Amino acid sequence: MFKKLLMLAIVVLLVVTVMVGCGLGAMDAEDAQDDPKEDVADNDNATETDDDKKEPAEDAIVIKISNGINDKHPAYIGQKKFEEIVEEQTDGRYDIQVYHSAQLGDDIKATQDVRMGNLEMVCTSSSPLTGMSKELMVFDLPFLFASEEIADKVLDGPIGDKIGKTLEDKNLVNLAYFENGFRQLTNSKREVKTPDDVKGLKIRTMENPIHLAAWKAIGANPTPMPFSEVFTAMQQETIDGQENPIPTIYLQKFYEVQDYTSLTKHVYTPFLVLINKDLWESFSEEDQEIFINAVNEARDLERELNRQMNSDLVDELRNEGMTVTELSAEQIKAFQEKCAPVYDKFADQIGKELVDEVLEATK
Ligand code: TK8
Repeated sequence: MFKKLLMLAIVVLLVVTVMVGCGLGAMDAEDAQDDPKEDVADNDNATETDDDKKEPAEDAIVIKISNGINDKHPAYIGQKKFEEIVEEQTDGRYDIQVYHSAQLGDDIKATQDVRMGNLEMVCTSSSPLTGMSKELMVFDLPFLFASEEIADKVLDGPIGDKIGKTLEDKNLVNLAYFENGFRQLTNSKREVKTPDDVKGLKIRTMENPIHLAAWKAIGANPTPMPFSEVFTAMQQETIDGQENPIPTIYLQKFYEVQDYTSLTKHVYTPFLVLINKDLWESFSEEDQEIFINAVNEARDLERELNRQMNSDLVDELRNEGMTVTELSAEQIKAFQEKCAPVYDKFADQIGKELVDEVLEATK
């Protein structure tokens, strides 16, 4: 009996190994063929050669999407899903091209390009765009959302809609909210459990006034910086730490230059999926509907993958040698109390009514 079981276990193991091997191999091959860097070199002539994919027509409308994180991140995978659906459902009348790793610029630059019509779309964190819409700042209030489910409810409901629309007079239409997610603190100096431990640490923040104020209030020495510069700044030790969701910390290999992660969960950042408004309005209603359905399907996949990675990758960070510290509810509360004054400080700027409305919706 035991022998039989052992044999069965070995067979199952072999089959799984082969399946995983094939799967990864196929993915690598696809990545190599589809390397957006080559697209950049080729200029507008993307060389996509996947056989099973709908080929965009010669005269297809090219839609480039920029995002700042690498091609392992759920945001990129979600955008590739979007590409697949749109190209398939429009019979290749659109040629969607996804560019990762800030090849087309960091969030602010890429979004400015979309506004001006030099780029079609961007998937960007909301936080660096508060110069274009002060209402977006509401999402930067620390400890605003207690869970992903609450974030979904607010973002996908009338409030998220209303906030997205504030970008329309900047020539931008928000098609959906993807998830960047709950942010966690990393640094190279020491294990952080209390605001005291943060004292004097040079922490990179996004280019956002609330994040700056919150980290100052906690006791850090915050410095804003575009995302693509963060790894080098940590490597050269011009900063001690940064804060981002677990998938980013892992996929960007921040563990190579940071020793400590604290699960502070101090703020939730959404991604906006923005398209140039003039371009959007030039689409037929049918095409707009295809885009919206595609982006919603992509969003659901993106969030699902992101949440999976959020829980799976904590152990992977530990495997890479990082000390990952879970904070007790009380310890979290100490951080929350330190930065609570930013609510009052920024309420007028954001719009008091909106802040109250969002707070009400998070209950
Ligand atoms: C990537 C950024 C990133 C954000 C940051 O372009 O800047 O730290 O969390 O995801 O949007």
